[in-house]
Amino acid sequence: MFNKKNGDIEKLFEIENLNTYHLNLEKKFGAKDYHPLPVVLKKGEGVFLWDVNEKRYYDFLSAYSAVNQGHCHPKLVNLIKNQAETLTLTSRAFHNNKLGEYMAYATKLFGFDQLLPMNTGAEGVETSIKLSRKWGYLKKNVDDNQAKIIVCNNNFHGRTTTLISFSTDPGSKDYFGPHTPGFIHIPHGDSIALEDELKKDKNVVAFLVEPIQGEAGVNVPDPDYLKKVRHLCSQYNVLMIADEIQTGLGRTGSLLASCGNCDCNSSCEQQSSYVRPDILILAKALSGGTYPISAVLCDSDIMEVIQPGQHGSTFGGNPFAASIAKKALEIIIEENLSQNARSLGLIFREEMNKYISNSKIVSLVRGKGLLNAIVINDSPDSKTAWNICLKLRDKGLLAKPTRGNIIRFAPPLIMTEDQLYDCIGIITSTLNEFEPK
Ligand code: IF1
Repeated sequence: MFNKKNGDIEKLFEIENLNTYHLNLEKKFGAKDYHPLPVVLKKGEGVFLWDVNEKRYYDFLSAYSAVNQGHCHPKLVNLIKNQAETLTLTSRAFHNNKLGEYMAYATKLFGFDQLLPMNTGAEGVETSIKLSRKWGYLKKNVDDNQAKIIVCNNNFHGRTTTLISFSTDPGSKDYFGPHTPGFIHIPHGDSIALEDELKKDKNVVAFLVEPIQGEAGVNVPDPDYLKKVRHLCSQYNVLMIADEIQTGLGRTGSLLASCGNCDCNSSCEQQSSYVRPDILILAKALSGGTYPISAVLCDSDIMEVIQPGQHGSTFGGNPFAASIAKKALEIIIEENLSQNARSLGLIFREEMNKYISNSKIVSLVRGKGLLNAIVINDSPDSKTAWNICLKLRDKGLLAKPTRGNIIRFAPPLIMTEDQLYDCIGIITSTLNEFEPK
């Protein structure tokens, strides 16, 4: 419709600067499914992003924890260049020479027998639902078409029709019905409520849980919560499904959040904090933010319920994705990103707590590793958190509010201590401008 060469678009929007040019294009031609912070990015390197006017920012969102390894990690970029020139997609109609090695590496690292490759996080969660329902019918003898899955209030597992069916957020679910049945809700962090539901219904096949709820505002449960969950799931013969799409891969200071404080692997069962889910879902940082890659891991007694023709995806497990995922995992291990997230997280919360002790505008900081949030002392429908994020942007740091008055802080895990202190300076000086005089 518009010919850029003739200057039509430029005329249409009377560009003041490049930023407004791109903002206006999206506004006119894009669905209104998002409300982004007004900044237009064109380049990333490590912990930094640059906008179209060459202004540099610290990234404090990491694309919702997908860029744990930092933007455009050179090892990933090199591999992608090579693999793009060699082979990208075969479909699963044929084998490829990258998938098996990735599966072997990932299953050993996380201590499961087998891996099923998908693309988005939501597809990973969908896969875990299909696996556990079918496991219930074939192995637990639940009544025909009566399988139930217990989920938590305020969950976020993705945006497909089934996943929003058990969302408790009206915006995510209303008017998208009819909703998929078969889900039971309990509060997150409440193992007594879990046991009550397990006692009531013999058709429960699984409990699906985020070790720390991300979208709900970084809700960290009691340290022994997952242990109790594990115990109850075993006792009632129900599969424990851990959605570690956001919390996994170093983000919370360990390779998996459900594994407590160690960089767990199959040999880690000795560790007192180790909680091993029956089904583990990974995505986001599984590609270091370069490509949509998800994976579902479990042991063969569960995985075997899916046979050829019963599940899959055109792109899942392609050689491009498989080689990227293996490298993305290797980077997390080689560069000790879990340990770095753990120690920087302690500094971040300690410094924020110092600030909060004299603050009226921030009521608390919470989180684990480098998945943190501050709660702004204002109503959820106020503009304060949004305005703070705009000011942070002006000062060169990008973060985004969630649930109105909560700001999530989740930088790439490759950040250095000096950079973190620099960022804490930006954050506290910005907050200071919002303190009541
Ligand atoms: C959006 C939040 C983060 C997830 C967990 C599954 C998925 C996600 C625990 C689905 C995705 C995203 C998607 C993004 C916003 C975002 C988010 F604010 F909604 F909660 F990260 F904090 N399980 N989370 O966090 O993965 O299909 O997107 O690959 O939808 O706007 P996906």
